[in-house]
Amino acid sequence: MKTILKSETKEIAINTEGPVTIIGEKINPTGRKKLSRLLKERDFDYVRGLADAQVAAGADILDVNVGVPGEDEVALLPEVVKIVAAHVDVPLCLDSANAEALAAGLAVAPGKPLVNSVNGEEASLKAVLPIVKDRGAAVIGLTMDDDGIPKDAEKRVAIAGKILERAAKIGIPEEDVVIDPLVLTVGADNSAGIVTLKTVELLRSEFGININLGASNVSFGLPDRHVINQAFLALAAYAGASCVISDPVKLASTIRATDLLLSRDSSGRAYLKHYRAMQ
Ligand code: THG
Repeated sequence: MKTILKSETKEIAINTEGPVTIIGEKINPTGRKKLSRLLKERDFDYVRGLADAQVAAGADILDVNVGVPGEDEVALLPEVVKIVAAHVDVPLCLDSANAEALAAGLAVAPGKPLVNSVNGEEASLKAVLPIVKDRGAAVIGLTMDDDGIPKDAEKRVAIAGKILERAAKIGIPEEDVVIDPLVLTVGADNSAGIVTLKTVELLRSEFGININLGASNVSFGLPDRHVINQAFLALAAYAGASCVISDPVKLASTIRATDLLLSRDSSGRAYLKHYRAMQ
């Protein structure tokens, strides 16, 4: 199954049968003092640099999150979307829990963007799905609802089913819904990784849809995070994830190596191309 996204001039497909698609995560001020300060000052050169570095490292899509406490996301998200879209020609993933900010960002984003995200909460389904439909965008659906993130895989799959059903009801096709079974840190609960991997397998066999993971979440609070993220990415791809939100500067080569090992990269072309680009 293919989820087609577009920038101004380019089209990319998140593909259940293809190589893993990389959404660059670094335009996100959560826990990043410098980016928070510069966003507050409306100084966007640093954002342009983060966009360049991630695309050069192999990002297929860029996540844009401007959630700085105290700042007006409804004004700031479209402003940063315009800056990034004018600077790099890749599809954008608009990352906010605020439906009004998402709508404002969608109004200025080129092509066909990805909305990050809707979840199984009634308020989220009602607020986010109509704006996705109106814009003809695609959307990431998180497997959580009014009761939080379920501890077991079957309940997460049930929430995914509900999101797919509600999207279909208002005319969003299933290929435009990418389900994210949510990664929590193994630093807090050592079963967090395996529950997510099990959910990926079940989602893949029940729905055959594209699956995204915010892979770096798995290592929050632990030392040498990079090593944990690399190992998790390989396991997630094997379980059936077709898209990851991660840091391409640190993780793109692991992703290309994993595709090669899983026969998702015929004759190793993408692996070699990435290797040469990094020299
Ligand atoms: N699913 C979806 N969207 C998401 C997430 C998800 N968006 C946000 C998040 N999770 C994915 N993005 C990040 C961004 C940064 C980090 C982790 C996940 C991160 N940052 C370092 C820190 O906070 O310590 C700083 C990194 C740096 O300085 O380079 O770890 O799961 N749909």
